[in-house]
Amino acid sequence: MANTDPLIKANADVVCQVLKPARPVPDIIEDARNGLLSRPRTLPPKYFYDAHGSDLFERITETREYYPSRTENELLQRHARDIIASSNPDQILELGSGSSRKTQRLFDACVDLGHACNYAPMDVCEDMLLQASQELSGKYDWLAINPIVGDYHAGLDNLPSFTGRRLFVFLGSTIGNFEPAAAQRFINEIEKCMRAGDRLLLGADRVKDPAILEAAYNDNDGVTAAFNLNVLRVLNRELHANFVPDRFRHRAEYNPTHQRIEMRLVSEHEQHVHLGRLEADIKLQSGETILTEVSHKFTPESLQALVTHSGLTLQEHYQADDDYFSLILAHK
Ligand code: AVJ
Repeated sequence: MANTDPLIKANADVVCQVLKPARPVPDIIEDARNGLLSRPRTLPPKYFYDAHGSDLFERITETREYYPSRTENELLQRHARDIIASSNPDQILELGSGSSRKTQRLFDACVDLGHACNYAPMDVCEDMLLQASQELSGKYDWLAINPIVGDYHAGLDNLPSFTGRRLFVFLGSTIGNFEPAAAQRFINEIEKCMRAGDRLLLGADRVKDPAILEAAYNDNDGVTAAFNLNVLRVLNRELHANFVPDRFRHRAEYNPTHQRIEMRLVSEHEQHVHLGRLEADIKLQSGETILTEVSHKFTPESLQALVTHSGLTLQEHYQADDDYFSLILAHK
């Protein structure tokens, strides 16, 4: 978890800032108390992303079945110059930046257009931020990088102020992890941080054949299963718990009513788990589940509504040829 030192001099040229929460967010103890001690058992997906989990997610994006990342990357490849030319940003501020691999398409377009800007990647995983910043500063020596460690669930009010034009970037369809009402509140919150001339670039996975969706979350190599099970190791470490990952199996299925993928851990046996830091024990029945992630999928209509209800104007809707993924560019 991010340490408390405000300015972490990682190395000579990358300094991370810690974003002060604008509102209290439950920590892992509170989330576990609220989500694991009662049924149905749930856990927020942010706990997937310790260093190992972040690496596993990068591997998911390389699996044959998980099309969202490469489809979004192709869309960025195709439209990055238009996006940079029309938004003309002085800063690209990315929420949940992870490896920043796809964002490089925007920096490549900046090079093509001779457009300089700076980059503020924001992520909960400090290791990933530092690693990505190293990689970027090696590749784009003109790019000033100001990494921000923080959890956007804690609000964006304390984002460092910036006088120039900003392009807010939220990729990967991570917007799908929010319940619809929370997704709307989050876009509204970004809109509140935007000033006239600022833009928002939003990546969103589309509703499609459930077989294709389910395959993307049940890859044959079992990387998604490992990613899902890894959260039990995070709980063991952070909660002094004694989950045995081998006693659980991964399950991801599409819920057509909610147009979302639901990922769960299924208890293979009746078992007891001790949660040391909660001074509590839970008894799981055989077949009982823990919901670890929802990943909502969107339609052109639901994306239009998300943008319009936030007060933003949809400027461009870039769609993949197979309508598998959408990139939305919106302005204030
Ligand atoms: C990073 C949240 C966009 O929901 O598709 C990938 C995470 N979970 N495989 C998604 C994820 C399982 C991913 N997001």
